Amino acid sequence: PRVVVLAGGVGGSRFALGVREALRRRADAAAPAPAASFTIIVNTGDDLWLSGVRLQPDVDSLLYALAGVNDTERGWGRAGDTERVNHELQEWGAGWPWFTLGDLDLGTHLARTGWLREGRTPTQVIERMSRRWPLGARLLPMTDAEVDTQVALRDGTSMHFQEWWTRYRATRESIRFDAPGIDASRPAPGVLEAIAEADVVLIAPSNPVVSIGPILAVPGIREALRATAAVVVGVSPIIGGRVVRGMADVCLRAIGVETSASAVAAHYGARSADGLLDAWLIGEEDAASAAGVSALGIRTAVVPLWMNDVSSSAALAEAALATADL
Ligand code: GDP
Ligand code: FO1
Ligand code: CA
Repeated sequence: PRVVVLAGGVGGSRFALGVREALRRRADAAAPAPAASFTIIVNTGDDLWLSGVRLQPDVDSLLYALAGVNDTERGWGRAGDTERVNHELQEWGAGWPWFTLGDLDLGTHLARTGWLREGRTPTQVIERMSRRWPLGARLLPMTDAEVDTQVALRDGTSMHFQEWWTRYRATRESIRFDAPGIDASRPAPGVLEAIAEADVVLIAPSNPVVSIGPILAVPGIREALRATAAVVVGVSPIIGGRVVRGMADVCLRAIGVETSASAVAAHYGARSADGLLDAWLIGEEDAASAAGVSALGIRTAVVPLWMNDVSSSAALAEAALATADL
């Protein structure tokens, strides 16, 4: 099957590893599924410029995770990285003292920045970086435009999403997430085609506000999801009424959405009612909310939602594909 996944960083990459494993199990050993049949559309809303280099945190999370070189403890950066350059940057007072750039990770940012400055697009840079490892998937940025998320605070000031998230740990009261320039942006080349030609589109259990939200805000993507013949299946990032990792609850509260599997489903909406979802996977802990989601016109399946290793992620991906009759 042709599979498209919309993804953010940590939840997105755990889920992507599961989808890749589920597709491998289906494929004939003699004829492995081509990477082109599995496309991941990645959030670039938390990208930033820092110390002269361009960072794409969610892209890198997926790249490193699919390559098997990611730091699984922290959830970002390279496994076994060192911080010599970062230490020197701090001595210079350059960059952000609360934001660590690992040495190996900096190699990625330098390569990316060099290629961008030579005139390549982010899509082309990601394509080139993807050739280094057999990823088993095609990574596409949601857009080639720079649409870095800004967080508007209650006190009238605003700051880059990364400062709000990593420096203040989402404790500064936010009222709005803006992505300047996004209304004039276009989907990256290949994005609309992948959605149109897919058999299934899976919305990863990523942060609905600052990971999936920016992808859906790129003009044309929401329309493509509503128009595709593919089945659109979402996976709840909320388990037992809680965000299991990170601070997505703060983001949900800021946009007035309750931290529950059913409220996030209602936020995405039913395809039959101006929304996106044909089906929604909810955890066993949230089984009681299935009826309410069904009443919105969204099919539900109650499955284990925890992604603790590749096998549990693959089981979740299997359930998502099965929901689309694949
Ligand atoms: P980020 O870009 O690194 O913040 O990562 P994502 O946006 O891709 O995913 C973050 C979200 O993943 C969190 O808000 C959690 O709700 C969700 N998440 C993390 N681990 C799990 C898991 O094991 N199962 C499910 N269903 N969701 C998870
Ligand atoms: N997150 C942190 O909490 N602290 C860091 O110092 C940090 C550095 C960092 C460097 C490169 C990168 O790609 C990601 C990094 N992250 C760091 C994670 C990341 O900024 C956020 O968790 C995500 O962007 C939120 O989705
Ligand atoms: Ca992210």
